[in-house]
Amino acid sequence: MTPLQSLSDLPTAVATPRYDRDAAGVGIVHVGLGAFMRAHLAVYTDDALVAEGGDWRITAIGLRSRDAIDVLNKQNGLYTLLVRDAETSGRVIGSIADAIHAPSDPAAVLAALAAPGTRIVSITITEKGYGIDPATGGLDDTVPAIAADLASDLSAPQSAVGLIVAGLERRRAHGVGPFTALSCDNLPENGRILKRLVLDFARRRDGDLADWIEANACFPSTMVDRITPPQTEKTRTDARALTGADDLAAIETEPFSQWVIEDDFRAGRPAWEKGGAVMVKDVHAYERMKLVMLNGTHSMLAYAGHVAGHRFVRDTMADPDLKRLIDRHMQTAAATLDAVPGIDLDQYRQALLVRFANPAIDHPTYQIAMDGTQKLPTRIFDATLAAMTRGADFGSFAFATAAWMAYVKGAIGGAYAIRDPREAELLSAASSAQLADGLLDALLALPGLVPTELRAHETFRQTVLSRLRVMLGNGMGAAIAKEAAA
Ligand code: CS2
Repeated sequence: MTPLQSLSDLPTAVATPRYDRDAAGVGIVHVGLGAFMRAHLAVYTDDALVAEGGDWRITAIGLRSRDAIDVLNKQNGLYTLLVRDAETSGRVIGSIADAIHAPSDPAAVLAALAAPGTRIVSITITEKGYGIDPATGGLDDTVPAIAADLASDLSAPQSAVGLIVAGLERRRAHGVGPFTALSCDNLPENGRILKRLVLDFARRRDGDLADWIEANACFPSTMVDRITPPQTEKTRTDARALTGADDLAAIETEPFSQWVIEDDFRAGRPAWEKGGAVMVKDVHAYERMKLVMLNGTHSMLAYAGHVAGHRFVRDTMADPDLKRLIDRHMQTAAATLDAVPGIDLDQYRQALLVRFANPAIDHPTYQIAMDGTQKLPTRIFDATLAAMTRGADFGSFAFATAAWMAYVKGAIGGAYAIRDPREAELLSAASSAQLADGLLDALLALPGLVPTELRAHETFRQTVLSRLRVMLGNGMGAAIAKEAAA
């Protein structure tokens, strides 16, 4: 079998990028070459290139593993995107020009960031990749990659924030204008967060640089959405059946895709709206909606589902009791939101339920369960405080919090890894607690995790505790059934 390397080898029935790939220069440097970026930003960019052309191809940067980098370079940046529903369809995406492994070739990364043609630096690095100090919202200089970058001359940045500052510093020195830095992660006001971290970092190096960035660079916020499970053997087999070529970079995703972008790009941007992106003035309402209704519900079902033995999201939707809780969680979350322009929250919820139940998507609950300490504050705790302010119900958020605690407890003894940057702290807190109230207090006491106001809220504590007691005493299945009957 031949590897996927060139478009001319593909059967004519396969949808391929209909533009002259070699003629389109690079305009975007993207940090974080995961499956999500390949199912989302690279696809919108492919559509924009088809519609309007332009020098907007992507140089992708990997900060850690080099596997995906080597594979994509061997394939000339080409890969297959499978869209799974009742039937699977597919297309080959051509918007990635090349990929660089930052630890192996930092000079090439800096050159790409400093190149005048680079007008956007986009990032998908997940919540933990930012280095946010949970206590202040500013830069956490104890995160190893951030600490290393702050102490270095930035000739080989390890963190995304360090890399952005290094790129901007070089551009300023060369008299080249700044690029737009575009966060595509699940954080509320992700652009504002990124700006704050970049300025914090820059200010510690050079006050003039920080002033220049503040005055000239832009950091639009975006809401990104597409459920993208990890690649499996079946992804590669189905991609091979479609294209007749071996594709080690193939990925699969759902039909739904959404991108709401704050239209603030001083150095230009691709015609992403041609791929369906929605350009708005203020993205915050969309971000909150997605975070609390989609991601928050995901986290709840991931902890409850994983502990109850449900492997995939669709399995949690096939459990009538859990499905009820999933629907209820979305309704509870919707009640914490202000109106979202152009969106009917009830229809949004119905559509989410259909997406979660998609029988063709193998989205592991254990994947979503990862990094709880990074995800719960924005998905669950903020929503709980918002519900309290409105005098609305927060039972489902308390259940989600308890389910996360039961997940942490369940990992003791090595049944599974928690997979969280604070895993060691979580395990040591949970190991010393025998009973539900000890576990609850130990986890609530972790610094910078649960907001002080929530920790001190006796009704919240009792509501979580009553759920946690059932989870630990009678099992997650019984807790789900009890909650559904309430
Ligand atoms: C999920 C998200 O893993 C998770 O935490 O909630 O990756 C989710 O699938 C995406 O945000 C969907 O757009």
